[in-house]
Amino acid sequence: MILLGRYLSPYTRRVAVSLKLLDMPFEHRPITAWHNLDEVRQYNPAGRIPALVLDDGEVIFDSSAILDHLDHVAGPGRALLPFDEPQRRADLRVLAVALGAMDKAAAARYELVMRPPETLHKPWLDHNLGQVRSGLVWLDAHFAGAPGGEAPDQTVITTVVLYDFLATVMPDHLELGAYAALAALSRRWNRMGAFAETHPDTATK
Ligand SMILES: N[C@@H](CCC(=O)N[C@@H](CS)C(=O)NCC(=O)O)C(=O)O
Repeated sequence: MILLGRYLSPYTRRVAVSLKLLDMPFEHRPITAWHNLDEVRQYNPAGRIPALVLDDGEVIFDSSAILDHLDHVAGPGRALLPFDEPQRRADLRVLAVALGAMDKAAAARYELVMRPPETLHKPWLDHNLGQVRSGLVWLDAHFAGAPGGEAPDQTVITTVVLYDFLATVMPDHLELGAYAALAALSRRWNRMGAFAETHPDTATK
């Protein structure tokens, strides 16, 4: 399998961490929509990463669709998102908050890095950062009450990846130290190879 996308992308990193935790070998190609748009479009018509090329050449894109496939290959005993209710919908709720915050963080970052500084629209930036913050407050309370077991599941993977992304690309715009449970979650799991090897700070790509 080939995973397309840089680990600086939290969507790509959640797939990379999941592949490693599931012991599924893959080749990593750190291409981006900014530098390699024509190539990215050959895999995903929406021109976005991540995309995963399966061994038979089929391409899956959008991180959640990729992870759904990996869980089905892994089977109910090893899947990172439970197959059964009510745990599945409880975990999907956590993922909705984490991915919502991720989407809003990406929107805020684009506002900061894509525009000439004099055209930055502060109300829109603040709107997005406000939604990231309310997501972080909810996630922090969730993980303070449920710090997790011996192995990370998809709620932990995606939340750690979100937190690390924010700490890497916009530490000055968010008060990340205020989220003690999330900081502890990130510290705890970044000691594990799957997270450490893909960390956006230390990963070369
Ligand atoms: N919902 C998608 C989001 C993917 C996404 O936003 N990828 C970004 C990189 S972090 C991208 O390729 N952006 C390029 C663009 O939108 O032009 C997923 O979960 O995979």
